[in-house]
Amino acid sequence: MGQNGTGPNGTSNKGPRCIALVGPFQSGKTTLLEAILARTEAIARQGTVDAGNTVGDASDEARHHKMSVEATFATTQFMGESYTFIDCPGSIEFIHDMRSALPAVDAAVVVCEADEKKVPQLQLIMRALENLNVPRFLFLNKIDKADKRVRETVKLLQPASRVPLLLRQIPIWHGDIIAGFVDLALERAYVYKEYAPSAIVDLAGEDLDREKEARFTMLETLADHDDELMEQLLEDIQPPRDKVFDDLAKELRDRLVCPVLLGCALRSNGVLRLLKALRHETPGIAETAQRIGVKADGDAIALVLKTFHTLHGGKMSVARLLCGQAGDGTTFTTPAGAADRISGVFKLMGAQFEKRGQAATGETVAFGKLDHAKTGDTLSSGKQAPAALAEVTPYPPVLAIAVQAKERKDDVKLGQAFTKLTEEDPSLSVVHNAENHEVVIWGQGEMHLRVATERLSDRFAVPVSTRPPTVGYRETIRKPVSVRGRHKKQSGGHGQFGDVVLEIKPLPRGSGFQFEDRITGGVVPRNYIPAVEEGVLDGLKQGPLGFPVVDVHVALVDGSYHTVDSSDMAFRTAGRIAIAEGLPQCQPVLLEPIHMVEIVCPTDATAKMNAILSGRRAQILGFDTREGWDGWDVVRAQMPEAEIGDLIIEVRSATAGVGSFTFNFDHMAELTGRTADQIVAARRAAE
Ligand SMILES: Nc1nc2c(ncn2[C@@H]2O[C@H](COP(=O)(O)OP(=O)(O)OP(=O)(O)O)[C@@H](O)[C@H]2O)c(=O)[nH]1
Ligand SMILES: [Mg+2]
Repeated sequence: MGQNGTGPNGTSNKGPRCIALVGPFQSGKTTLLEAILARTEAIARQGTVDAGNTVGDASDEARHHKMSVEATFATTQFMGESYTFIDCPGSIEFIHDMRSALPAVDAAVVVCEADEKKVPQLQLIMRALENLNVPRFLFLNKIDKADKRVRETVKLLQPASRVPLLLRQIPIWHGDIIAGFVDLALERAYVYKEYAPSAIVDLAGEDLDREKEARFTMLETLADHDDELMEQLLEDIQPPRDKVFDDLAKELRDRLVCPVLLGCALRSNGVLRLLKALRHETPGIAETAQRIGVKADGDAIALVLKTFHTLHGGKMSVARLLCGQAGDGTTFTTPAGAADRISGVFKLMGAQFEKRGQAATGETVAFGKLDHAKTGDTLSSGKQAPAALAEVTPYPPVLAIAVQAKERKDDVKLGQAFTKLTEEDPSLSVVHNAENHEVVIWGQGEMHLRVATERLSDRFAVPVSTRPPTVGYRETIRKPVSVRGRHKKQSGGHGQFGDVVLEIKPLPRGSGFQFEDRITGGVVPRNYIPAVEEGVLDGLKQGPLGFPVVDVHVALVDGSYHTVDSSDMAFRTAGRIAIAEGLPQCQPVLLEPIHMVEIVCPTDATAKMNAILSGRRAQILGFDTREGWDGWDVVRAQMPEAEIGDLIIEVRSATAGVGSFTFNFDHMAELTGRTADQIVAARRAAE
């Protein structure tokens, strides 16, 4: 093997590569994929996001919103080698797809703009890559719009990365636009050509001086991890070009630096250099398999990165084959022990799935009809259930919406659509509320839920209506009462008779319901007492304010019966009547759920969070620096459930999209006054 692992025939012996395109919202990832596919002739013409004809944003939802809403995959060939690129969505609401894809990639290209507001988003993404030890380049995109010096931009973005951002290209300015770049490793200057490879030009004068200086800075950073290079620099010896490339590759692979390349995806500038850097410097499948901890024992091992339900091909599991081979008929076992036979192997190009032959080590393909495989699953062709290599737990959801099929006849179809929806996107969850039969979709934000309901209506053909989910209000009482409930009916033949006296009294918060039998002398016969309790429970299902009643103690203290007319039914009715008559006399009061909320946000937004919380009836408990997160805070508060409903929308808008929160039920609290009156009135109106 020659320089940088290059083998004979110019191939790199690293096998098929898998590269994630990640980065802050709207930084140009989908456009970059398009430029790469055009440059490598996988597509005839470079489409644009604005025209809605890109490979990456192929779904109706992505095109409609002009943003990526799921990971998409495209396999192409560059200099005789196979590359699968994963175009990840930038919005934090869809970040789960990125997180699921990252464990199996050889490297990531972090596409970023020179925008200070994007630093916290960049930090989130860098952190995900750092935690998984994924080697990463930074592609400084939209260089056509640059209005500051690239070195300043790198300084601006540096706090987002734990390792040095290593500038390895510098721009050539013509007036106040960037006309080309100098590659500091190659020591070559290029001028950009629109939709064509850049042309090599001579470097002279001021540009040459700047190049020398910038190259020295780059080498100095590399020398931090290479003593020999450090000596050469100190002694003013020019290191050989091969050594510089080897260092660049090594320090990228060891995640010691994050090299920075420049470009303009829209005009396909800087794309070829990026591809060459990927080719020479990223690790191959052998190293990646080692990073993930694959133990090769002859079986094929694959990691599922994404699940699609296609209209014609059914379920598709996009997976990277980490070792071995797999094709039609290979049986894969999941960590849960389920086994499915592959039915079809497909090459991916956005929404297109093209049937192909068996997959080799390192390839990223879609496997058809693996009914039990889930995104994140490790699959093995062996009989034994494999150990899970990389499980990605979705972030806890932050926003919910109640959905209902517009037509009753679609109820079953809706259930099936939910299964597909959550298989495709495990960061969505569906919860059935047994109490009020509401079906609630939980997700990561407003757009996330909007796209989910669009998918239900459009892709799965189940039109749904939506509304905010019901808040779990309860009511209780503040005063005890003793009350008689009497049910008597004499309508010819067999009559009905039940008569009870109940003592109803409040219990401390969180006690629930208690029933006590204090009958003496058999005034209510033993066998009717369970029926009385059932009647009481019937009555507590909906109190005078319209909500389930909790924290009450009910004692059956007296009553009477009739030898012929008494029955379970009659005593149950008597119990219910007693409750219905008694509760209004007990000073009923509304209870609302209060949750413990923890908001995480960049420090400069902490004051805004306090204001948002105060405006939402929250009790702020304090704030702290977020452990392990420079420049972030955690704000803790207790907050009514009703106010958490759309909290995320305000939090996101105050934090350039990166703030988030978790919440846990804490207790029920009494609610009185105007807010309570409004809730009760709304409940009555809804009856
Ligand atoms: N001027 C300029 N605009 C660009 C460039 N690259 C992308 N854009 C524009 O930036 C916008 C976002 O581009 P996308 O490719 O959708 O960005 P993205 O990162 O895929 O966006 P998300 O997936 O939604 O995070 C579009 O309007 C693009 O036309 C570039 O190099 N220069
Ligand atoms: Mg995109």
